[in-house]
Amino acid sequence: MFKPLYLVSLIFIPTIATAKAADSPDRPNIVFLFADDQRADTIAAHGNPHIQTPNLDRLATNGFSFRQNYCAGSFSGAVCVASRAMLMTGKHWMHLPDNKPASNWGNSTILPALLRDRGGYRPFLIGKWHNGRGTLDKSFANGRSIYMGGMANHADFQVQDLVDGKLQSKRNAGGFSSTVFADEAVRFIQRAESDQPFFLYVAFMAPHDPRNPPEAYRQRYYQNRPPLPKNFLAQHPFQNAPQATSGRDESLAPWPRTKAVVSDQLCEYYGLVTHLDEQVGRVLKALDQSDHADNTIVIYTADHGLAMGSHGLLGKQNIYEQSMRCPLILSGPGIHHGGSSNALTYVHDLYATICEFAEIEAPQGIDSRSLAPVINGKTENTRDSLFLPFQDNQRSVRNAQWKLHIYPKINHRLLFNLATDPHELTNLAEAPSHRTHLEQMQNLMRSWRDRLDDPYPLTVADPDPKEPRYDNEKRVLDVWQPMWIREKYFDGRSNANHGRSRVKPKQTSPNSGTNR
Ligand SMILES: [Ca+2]
Repeated sequence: MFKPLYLVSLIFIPTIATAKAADSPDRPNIVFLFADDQRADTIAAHGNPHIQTPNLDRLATNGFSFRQNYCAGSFSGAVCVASRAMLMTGKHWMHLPDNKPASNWGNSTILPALLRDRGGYRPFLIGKWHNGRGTLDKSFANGRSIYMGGMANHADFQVQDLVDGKLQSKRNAGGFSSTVFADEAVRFIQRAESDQPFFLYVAFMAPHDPRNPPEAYRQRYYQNRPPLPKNFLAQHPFQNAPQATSGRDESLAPWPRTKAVVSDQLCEYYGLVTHLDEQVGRVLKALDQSDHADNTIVIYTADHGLAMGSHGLLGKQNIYEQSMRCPLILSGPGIHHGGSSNALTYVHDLYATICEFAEIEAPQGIDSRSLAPVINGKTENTRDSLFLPFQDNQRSVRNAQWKLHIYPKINHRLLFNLATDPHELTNLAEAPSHRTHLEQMQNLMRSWRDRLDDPYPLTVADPDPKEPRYDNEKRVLDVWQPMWIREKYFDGRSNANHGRSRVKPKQTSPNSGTNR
């Protein structure tokens, strides 16, 4: 399926990789800057006047932005894990092994190893690795300040270094996560030799919760508040996924969500983004001042988005735009400044894109499509549609205008006209005047399901209750939330118990267990 595209793309490699011969050892360096849980609408240059991201704005001005970029759903509530597995293998999660796809990637060719073995690259890992030790061993031999988990208190956590394949003992990170990782990236860039191309993978942990940016960064937004999302709701109107009423992400604020609480959490989230932006700026400055400036491609993206009050949700365990869409900007030699595209893309398309930058043939059988032809203006789209499946309980398909949601466990469906309703507010699925659109999108979903061998049904004979049951007593408090967040959003609870809900109401809290 992808071979014709690859053959075509070979023709214009020279414009993207500064006209090097195919066997040239002088391949471009790649700096991959990976945000965690960043919504697509949190970059000022992409149309949000309420957030401060001057460094990402500059990257967008000097680079090429993909404005319709998505995570392809998830096999797990830990969407971070699925997204990273897809990026590293170039495969849709439905094409990864059934048995523990989080950390078992079968015989997949893993991107850093491919760059090393076929391109002579030096892969180097900094930051979050959320896919287990086995995949790490197959991906990187060296790295610094690696976090072998999904999340942590940004201001108090431990990291490990990776030296010639050996993971060293844990040590205190010694600073705020984004700063620590940027420090390492700056150090790597300053010390990197020019005789070997590098693949520097920097996986930040912001703006994933805990939403505890350094104090000044949240104060900045408390004092100048961004508006709530246009699709803010106090509660999601139906049980879209098990995690909607019992998951860790959704437990970060009581039900129903008040405008005041969502506004505060949005300020804290924006603070994390702005702080991350400054750290990204430090990395880009170090690159500009290095010998590598003219031969390095910078990629900035995130693993997926986050609800942050949209549709009554806070997390990423849903298939709405805010949770599956995320930013994507590329910059470097041959990438024209200020370019922008509405092509439908996946995060895992970066696998094939990086292969093309590195002049390495991508493996057969992957689900990743190079974005270089779009960047080069050779085509407007590499895909006509996207499929966003989440576990066995949510399915979505979108094309340029329409988006269909199916909720198999409750036999429910939504149809949105994204051209006029980008915030997914008006369900047209039951409108007779849109029956043709509904059928077209159902056919499109069917073709995607066939292509990916989707094993799960779209309807069930005995559906679960559609009505969600919100119970504030069952909110999950994880061990990483700092005390001020526990006091502010968890009634001061200190019995952190990652993965389990509170057993007993706190006596001193008159509001606990009630809707407020
Ligand atoms: Ca994430």
